[in-house]
Amino acid sequence: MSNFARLLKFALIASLGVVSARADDLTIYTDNALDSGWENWSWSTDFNFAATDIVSSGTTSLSATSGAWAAFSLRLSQGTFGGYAGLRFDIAGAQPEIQVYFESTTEGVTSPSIPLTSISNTVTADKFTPILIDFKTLPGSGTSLPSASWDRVNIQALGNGASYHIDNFVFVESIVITPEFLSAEPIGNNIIAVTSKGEVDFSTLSVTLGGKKLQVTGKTSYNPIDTPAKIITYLTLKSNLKPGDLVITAGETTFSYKLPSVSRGSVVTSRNHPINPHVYGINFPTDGNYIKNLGVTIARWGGNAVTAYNPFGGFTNAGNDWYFENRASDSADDWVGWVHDAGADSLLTIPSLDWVSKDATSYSYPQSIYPEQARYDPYNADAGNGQFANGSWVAAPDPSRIYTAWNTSAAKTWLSGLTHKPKLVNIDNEIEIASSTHQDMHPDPISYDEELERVVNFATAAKEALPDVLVAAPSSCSWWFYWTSSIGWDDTNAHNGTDFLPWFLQQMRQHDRKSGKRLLDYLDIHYYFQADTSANDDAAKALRLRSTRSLWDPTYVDESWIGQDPQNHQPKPDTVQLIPRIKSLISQYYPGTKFSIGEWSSNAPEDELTGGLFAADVLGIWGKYGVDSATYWATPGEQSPVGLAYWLYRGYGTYFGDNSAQVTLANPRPDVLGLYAAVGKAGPAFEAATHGKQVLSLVAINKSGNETVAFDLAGVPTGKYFLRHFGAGAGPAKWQSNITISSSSYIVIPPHTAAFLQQQ
Ligand SMILES: *[C@@H]1O[C@H](CO)[C@@H](O)[C@H](O)[C@H]1NC(C)=O
Ligand SMILES: *[C@@H]1O[C@H](CO)[C@@H](O)[C@H](O)[C@H]1NC(C)=O
Ligand SMILES: *[C@@H]1O[C@H](CO)[C@@H](O)[C@H](O)[C@H]1NC(C)=O
Ligand SMILES: *[C@@H]1O[C@H](CO)[C@@H](O)[C@H](O)[C@H]1NC(C)=O
Ligand SMILES: *[C@@H]1O[C@H](CO)[C@@H](O)[C@H](O)[C@H]1NC(C)=O
Ligand SMILES: *[C@@H]1O[C@H](CO)[C@@H](O)[C@H](O)[C@H]1NC(C)=O
Ligand SMILES: CC(=O)N[C@H]1CO[C@H](CO)[C@@H](O)[C@@H]1O
Repeated sequence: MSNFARLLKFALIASLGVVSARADDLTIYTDNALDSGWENWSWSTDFNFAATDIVSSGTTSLSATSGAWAAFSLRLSQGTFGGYAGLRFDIAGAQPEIQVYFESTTEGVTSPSIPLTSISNTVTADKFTPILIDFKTLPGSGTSLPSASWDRVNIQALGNGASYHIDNFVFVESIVITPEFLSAEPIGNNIIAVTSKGEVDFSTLSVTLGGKKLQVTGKTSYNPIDTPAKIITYLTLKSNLKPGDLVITAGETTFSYKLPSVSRGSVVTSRNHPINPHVYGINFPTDGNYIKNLGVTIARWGGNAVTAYNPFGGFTNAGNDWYFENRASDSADDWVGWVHDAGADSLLTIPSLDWVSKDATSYSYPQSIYPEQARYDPYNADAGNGQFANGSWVAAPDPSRIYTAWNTSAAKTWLSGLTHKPKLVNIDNEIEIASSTHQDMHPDPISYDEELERVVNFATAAKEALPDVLVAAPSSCSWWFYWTSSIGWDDTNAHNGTDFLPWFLQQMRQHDRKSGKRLLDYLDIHYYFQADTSANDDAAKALRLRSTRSLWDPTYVDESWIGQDPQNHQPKPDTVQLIPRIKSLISQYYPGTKFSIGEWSSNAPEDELTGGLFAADVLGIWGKYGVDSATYWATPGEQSPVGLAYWLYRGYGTYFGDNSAQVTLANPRPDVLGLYAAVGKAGPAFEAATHGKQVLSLVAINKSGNETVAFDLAGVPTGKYFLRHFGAGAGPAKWQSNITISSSSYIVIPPHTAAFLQQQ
């Protein structure tokens, strides 16, 4: 909305013809050539700097045609542009598939990529569309450009290449913010949360409920650090909210809500069970501050590339994710060290195939050896994807050209020599699909027997080297491979028709009984829900939010191929009911084994709000249904909606309680409301304020995009609460305040919002 308003403003200026740069602006291109001070660092891009077929102002525009992932790239020869207010340009083209990002060539830092689609979806070839990137509110995330010595700007084509014209390319010295009320939402008993930008006039704001004006008795404002272009103001109403039509008029804008009749329920804090702290995990947190800010409890070193991690040289191989290229890797030992220093536990993956990367530069399928491949790395034209145009694999390479041998003694040498010892280890990552992800070194499909043998051998080596370490395996990638192998159902049939996970549990139990020592501590799997939400329209968003039911609900028939053709030998195979199902397999086949989910994801675009609401729901579900460890794949941006879900439960030392408490609703509607309660200490941030007492925390997620929720929860004490929320009108940012709940009988959560309430 804010960008739209600004674009409107620029469109207006453009139509008046007032487009010349101000004296304090830093121009990049006006006519015929780059302005002085700019170096051309482009790649695979054809230019005309004096195009006259379409011009926004002056006599020429610039036209550019980039190949796949190629970029129009410019570097400032002296100085930086981070001190400017933003980047502005006019663009013409048939909605070119491009993204803009900034770099500091001196610090080696890159900004988040800003796809054109996050600014405009209506760019056309017949006229120029003005684009503004405000460094205080980057399009998409709404966050500010981090500070760095930015000196390079890139307009990069996506995979299909791009053609466009640009004119009036300028870093602007200031951006005048038009005052605007962005949102006003009811929350809690008696709060209206208002977001605004610019110097808005609150005397124009009034609130009515059922036609009657409500008096505002308190007002606190603050400017969240991550989204400085927005201001949030909490207005306290004299009387409590209740069912009826709520209308908030602010300036020219009206915000309306239908406050519903109440949903009744209760919280019984005495009925509770511990939440394993390891459910708030993340794969590859960026650094120690990230761990502390989001309250991350366990960090996983995982993914396809670590299968080829060579700890002795510090190399890895990207496998099928990126042209089977070797590259340099951080040291796992150092990584465990800083993860522990930041206060999180670690889950380290141990390679368990026969090879690891031998250097930082080799790759498996050079064009010089395999001339007929379907695709080559756009950044390295010699590195191919290993496949013919028809999708068949070329002959597998001699692994010793790219890799060096790996075995359990190498693993033992590595693990015994670690300075920083991991708390948990994974025995490799999704190796049941190695014949695809690591086709170059393991072209044959991995069978039940081979997978078991590798887990047993490398887990044994791990426990010999690190006697206290806990083993999590087999890290199967998805639902399909919980039940069979890459060989397929013939392999299942050859194993008494037993689906893979139950067979694996039985075999591990047998093995451990014989040896008298537990090798398998956690059954570890990855879970990516299978419903297709890629359209990301309203229907897909609602489906994404419903799909969390696949984690627990025995009545939820999966809305994907699983619901139609589940292909396994398990009871009720069309319902995933992941947690109860896996826990029941564990209790049947290897009791005492813990349950870990090494990878899970919202499958949503990084900036998508419903991805964060999904994650908030899932974090509640892990605690409520008793998962032992879970690590999100991959690293959510700290300010992204998924990052905010972690912040909601754990941010900045305020922790959701460590015991899940019973919540009952008279009429539960899991498609529209996720509700989680916990009791425990408040976490270090409020430990003193709450005198170390056991307090109640609630998380409520209203999954509806257009209806407000109100609940009446018996058992919720009245008094002071700390409130945190993200979503809907307020958008993905860190909003928080102290409020008073004077009655538990009508607590409101606005649409598409996740809210955290903690008793003070
Ligand atoms: C900028 O660099 C690209 C890539 O090297 C090249 O194709 C292009 O001609 C250069 N443009 C100018 C104006 O020098
Ligand atoms: C795919 O193409 C390659 C090279 O042209 C050929 O050798 C191979 O037989 C083809 N595979 C199939 C399944 O058609
Ligand atoms: C294990 O690999 C190392 C090289 O990393 C090799 O020296 C050693 O002989 C191998 N051991 C076995 C038992 O194959
Ligand atoms: C084979 O499976 C059946 C049930 O499907 C089970 O009763 C039997 O014990 C299994 N046999 C072995 C050797 O695991
Ligand atoms: C609310 O959104 C849902 C899902 O998009 C839609 O089916 C419903 O019609 C909407 N209701 C209203 C009142 O707009
Ligand atoms: C809420 O109250 C606590 C003390 O209980 C205080 O430290 C904190 O700054 C307050 N937060 C806000 C957003 O007002
Ligand atoms: C508990 C509750 O009231 N939840 C609400 C969340 O939003 C939906 C919108 O569909 C309401 O219908 C629910 O009542």
